[in-house]
Amino acid sequence: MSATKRAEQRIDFRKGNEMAAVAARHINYHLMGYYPITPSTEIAEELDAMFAEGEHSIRMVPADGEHGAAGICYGASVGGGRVLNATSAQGLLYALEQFPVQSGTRFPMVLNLVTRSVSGPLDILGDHSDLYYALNTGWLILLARDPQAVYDMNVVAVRWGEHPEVRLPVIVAFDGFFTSHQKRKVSYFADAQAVQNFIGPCQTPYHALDPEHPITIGPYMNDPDLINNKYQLHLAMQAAARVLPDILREYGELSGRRYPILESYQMEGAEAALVALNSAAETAREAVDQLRAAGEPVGVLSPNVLRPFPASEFREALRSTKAVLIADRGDSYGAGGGNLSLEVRAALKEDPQNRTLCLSRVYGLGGRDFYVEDAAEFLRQAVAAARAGRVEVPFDYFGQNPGDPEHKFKHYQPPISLKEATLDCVKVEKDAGTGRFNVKVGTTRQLTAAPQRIAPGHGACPGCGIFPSLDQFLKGIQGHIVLLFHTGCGMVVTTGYPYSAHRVTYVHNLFQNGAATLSGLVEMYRERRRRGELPSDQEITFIMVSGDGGMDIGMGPAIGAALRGHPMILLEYDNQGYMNTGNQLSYATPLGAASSTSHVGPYEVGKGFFHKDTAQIMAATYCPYVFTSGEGLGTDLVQKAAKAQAYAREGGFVYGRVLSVCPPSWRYEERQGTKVVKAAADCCFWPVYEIEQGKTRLTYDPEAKDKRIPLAEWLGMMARTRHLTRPEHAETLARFEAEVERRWRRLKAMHEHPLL
Ligand SMILES: Cc1ncc(C[n+]2csc(CCOP(=O)(O)OP(=O)(O)O)c2C)c(N)n1
Ligand code: SF4
Ligand SMILES: [Mg+2]
Repeated sequence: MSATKRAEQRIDFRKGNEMAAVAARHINYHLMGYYPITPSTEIAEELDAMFAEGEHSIRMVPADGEHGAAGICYGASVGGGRVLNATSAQGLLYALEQFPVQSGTRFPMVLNLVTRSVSGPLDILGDHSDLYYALNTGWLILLARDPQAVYDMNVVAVRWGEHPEVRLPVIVAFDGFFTSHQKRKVSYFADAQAVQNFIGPCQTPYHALDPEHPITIGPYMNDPDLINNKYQLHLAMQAAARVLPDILREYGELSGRRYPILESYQMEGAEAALVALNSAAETAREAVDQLRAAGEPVGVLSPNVLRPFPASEFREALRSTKAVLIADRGDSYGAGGGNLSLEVRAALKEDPQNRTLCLSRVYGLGGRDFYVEDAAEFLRQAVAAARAGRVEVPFDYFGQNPGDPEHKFKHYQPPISLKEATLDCVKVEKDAGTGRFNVKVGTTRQLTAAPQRIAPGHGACPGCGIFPSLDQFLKGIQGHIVLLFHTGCGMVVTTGYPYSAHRVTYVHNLFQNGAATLSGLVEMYRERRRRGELPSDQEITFIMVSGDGGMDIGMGPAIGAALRGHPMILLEYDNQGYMNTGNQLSYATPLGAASSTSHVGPYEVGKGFFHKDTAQIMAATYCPYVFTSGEGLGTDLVQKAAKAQAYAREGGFVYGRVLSVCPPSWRYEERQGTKVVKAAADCCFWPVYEIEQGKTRLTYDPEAKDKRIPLAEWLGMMARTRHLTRPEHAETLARFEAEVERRWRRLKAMHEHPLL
């Protein structure tokens, strides 16, 4: 085989996520389907920013959740082009069900897995608990220990996965924050053509976009065929192991950067060794140097490939090592070691001559740092076992704190009594004629008597609209409540363990499934009351709080809860973006608005599609009460809250949506918040109305009050949309105005019609 000529390199200083994006730009995938989740989000953000500047032509498709993203990617890959995705932690788990579909039908694509601890509890920092869930999906897995390897492995992944004997999707896994967010000196090809030449044209022996050659993708397949399908997948894994060394060698010649299947450091003559993945293995090298300087014969091993598992390489590398400590950044609970430990131990067992003693340790969970001293301690434990010829503690955790069993948790604030939580000034009565509710609430001053169910002192940004809105809403709710929060700013800033700003019972579930969770709790409440296990005279109102993002990814469960008619209130605070993760677009974000995944540049004008009308979607479930409102619109929100509770008490499902400002992402002066909400209502972007038992009623009509303003006036108040008022974006503005007008006229017609 002839040697490949070295291609010119450019030196830079970049983070892992940036390197994934640079590689994607050089590969120029046909499409990226994605959904934001820390710490992988920056990859899509970077690529979107590059797209806006015309640096690549990858079609960027924002999904409604990771399951959707995986589906978009699968659909795109059956279309025969190159496809990219990036995710972490819960995102991987939420998409997981799609992964065997992709590998089982043998459509290659690349997924960057920026590793992070799997929830719960929710932790955004890095470990390998997510990666370990991917081991049985039939995807190839490359590991990238530093930003340089992130770039290189992304390029190698395309060529490997598309190899005609392989045809499998590939995960490139690197450590969240440690690698994704740390800048390092890196090199990459100066000319993207070098990457194009290396990966070659996209190889698609069959695809769904060739009507002259129709194919059936994913037939219904039972015994006796399925085992054959899986056997072929197994053969593809074997082929992948066979072809990878050549691909890596060729890549090494082209780039000057060489990657063995199993990376070994100072393993010559090593009596004791440490096995670890990715960034921890880099840290361990320093510990090896220290111990070697002190005369200890130690070394470190770390694979660059996890699937197929390099078992023979481990057997070879550890043939004469007396003891090895295998460190796992994730546990396989109850198995006596994490997956890496189990697989290394199994690999050694296949060599009857092998006498290496194995120690398994779980370390670094939830982003816990792994220092050189920690690696040195692991190596010393392996040395001690090697010297003693036996292992005292085969499996243990490292770095945990057993806690103080005597510690008593206390309430920082007293619980709110029923009496305190019941205001005389809120009155709800059923209208005997219409069957609808009439509400009377007291003055703003009288309403201040309501206890604050969410205590001040949480960590929201100054001027954040979430808490004033929630506070106003909860003033209209009487008696005991249980709150369920979706993941989002409202949740993150109120519950940083071990503190909580919630004075009433609070439950969190991830934002794809809160409505179902609260449904379950509501049913349990009913059933336990029916069985006499809970007092029949004690009443609880169940309220779920979600951001607009939670109503993208969690839309299905929300509709499900509404269709089942569970007595609960779903309150959405719509701040028009995924703010907690850094202002990515949500489906509620206005057309043309700038966000970190909808940039404004010569090739992109912010978000490319219209804002979602979630209230109308929920109204189509025919639940008894739907409303919209906003903070600072008098007592509108308090009145609607009281009505919402009346319906929930009657056994109905309620959905409410409140416009909630976010100064840092909408980019206006904090103190202008109420004006911005008011302007959104006055320009009819945010119609304020209710749908009670199917009848729509505008509760604020800016036209009737002669307060209507042009849409551009509201858009001009915020830097995220101000560009739409410039002449070059007149066409986008005109489309936006027409859509707002259409929706407003339709609502007005419904308001005026006796039946609608
Ligand atoms: C399955 C899954 N995907 C993604 C995330 C990351 N994530 C957490 S909160 C959030 C955005 C929430 O947006 P929204 O509901 O609008 O609330 P906000 O942050 O704006 O308050 C995202 C993308 C996650 N935790 N789990
Ligand atoms: S980012 Fe926006 S929504 Fe989140 S706490 Fe700050 S102001 Fe509130
Ligand atoms: Mg939001």
